[in-house]
Amino acid sequence: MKLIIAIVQDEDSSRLVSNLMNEGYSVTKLATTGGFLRAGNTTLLLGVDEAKFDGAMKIIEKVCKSRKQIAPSPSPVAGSTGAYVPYPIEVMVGGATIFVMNVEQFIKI
Ligand code: 2BA
Repeated sequence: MKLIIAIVQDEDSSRLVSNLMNEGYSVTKLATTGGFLRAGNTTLLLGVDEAKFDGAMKIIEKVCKSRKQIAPSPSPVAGSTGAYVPYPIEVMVGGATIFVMNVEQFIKI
């Protein structure tokens, strides 16, 4: 068994969970926050048998889109007044950031 930890954008999360559930995957959805943008994102936990791993990855790839987001720079620069002001930067976020781990044991009590 594998554990897929998928960090996705909130905009994709509802459709992704529906698609996964419709195909028989069990999913846990966590409300999370990205450290860089300090904005909400969604982390999904999926425990999947090896045989169903590729299917899950295909669904994530199909549903999750990359998007541009504008964010204040994490390192403010000095403006013309000499005051330190944040400036906006554009970052490309997602489709999905995925960690895959081998599951040693899967226990339900
Ligand atoms: P955030 O940390 O809010 O990052 C949002 C986007 O900002 C990132 O998109 C990336 O395009 C950009 N970014 C992040 N750190 C940066 C930096 N130090 N300098 C310049 N740009 C930076 P994604 O790479 O698609 O990541 C989306 C979200 O996935 C992240 O949200 C974070 O919550 C998670 N994530 C990404 N890589 C991770 C990792 N190695 N470990 C844990 N979580 C990760």
